[in-house]
Amino acid sequence: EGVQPQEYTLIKMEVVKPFPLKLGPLEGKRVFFAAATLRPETMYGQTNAWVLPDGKYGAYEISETDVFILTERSALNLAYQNFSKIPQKPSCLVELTGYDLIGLPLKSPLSVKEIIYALPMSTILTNKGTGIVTSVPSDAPDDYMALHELKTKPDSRAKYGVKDEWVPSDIVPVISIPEFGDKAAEKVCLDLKIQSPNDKDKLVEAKRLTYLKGFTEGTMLVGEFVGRKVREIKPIIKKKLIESNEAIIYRE
Ligand code: A2H
Repeated sequence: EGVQPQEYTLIKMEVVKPFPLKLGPLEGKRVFFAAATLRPETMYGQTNAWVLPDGKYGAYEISETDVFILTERSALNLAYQNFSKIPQKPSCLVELTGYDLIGLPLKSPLSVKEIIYALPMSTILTNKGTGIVTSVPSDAPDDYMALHELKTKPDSRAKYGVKDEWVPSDIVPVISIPEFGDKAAEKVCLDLKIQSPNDKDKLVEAKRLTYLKGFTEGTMLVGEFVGRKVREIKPIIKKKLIESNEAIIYRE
């Protein structure tokens, strides 16, 4: 972990009812995947969520009504940031693994896609964020490569019982960047000849390029702020998501 605290936006991705047996104890609650992102302005382009198959997660009571699915580590941090039913004490209703979450249907704020699904990603870190990542393959190289792997390798789907209908067929463009077009992550991954989600060094470079150009030169292609500069509207979108209770701020 860095020396500087990192501030994330936690996007509340609501689990669509009816719940599977494993989530039975959560009946009557509003249940959300809490996904940590640095790019709230890209949320229009969400195509799925990512979970670590072998990762340990829990369903934690955040308030009287809301339950968040995330790692124990992030639940503890949240409990010290005033997000726990019992102050400073995480309250876990169900222990879960990533396997339990794969295939769950979700509704996520701003997403152009009405329903998106939880899919497996092997490169998720459990010591960062919440262990849940929302996937925006148009602008996130990690997301693009993980999706590319699932789409092109039937074995990678079979391994985790991923149904074809859970895998998004299209990428939703969100931001236009002069040098990279409207699917920056795809363009940069192709330019750098990135072969797999485990191509770590190249992915670091791809992320640096897209992040920098997206922020400084990007303009919005969808939503309320179409045509506006990313740099100008990023804080506005973040604020709106928080004011509408579709997201919260999380620091670690
Ligand atoms: B970002 P930083 Cl469009 N393990 O959100 C792996 N990756 C994680 C994670 C975890 N436990 N928790 C969060 N992340 C991802 C959007 C996005 C992101 C876009 C473009 C770039 C990008 C959609 N995915 O991140 O190490 C999340 O993906 C580029 C780094 O704290 C989060 O923001 O800098 C970002 O990594 C946080 O990474």
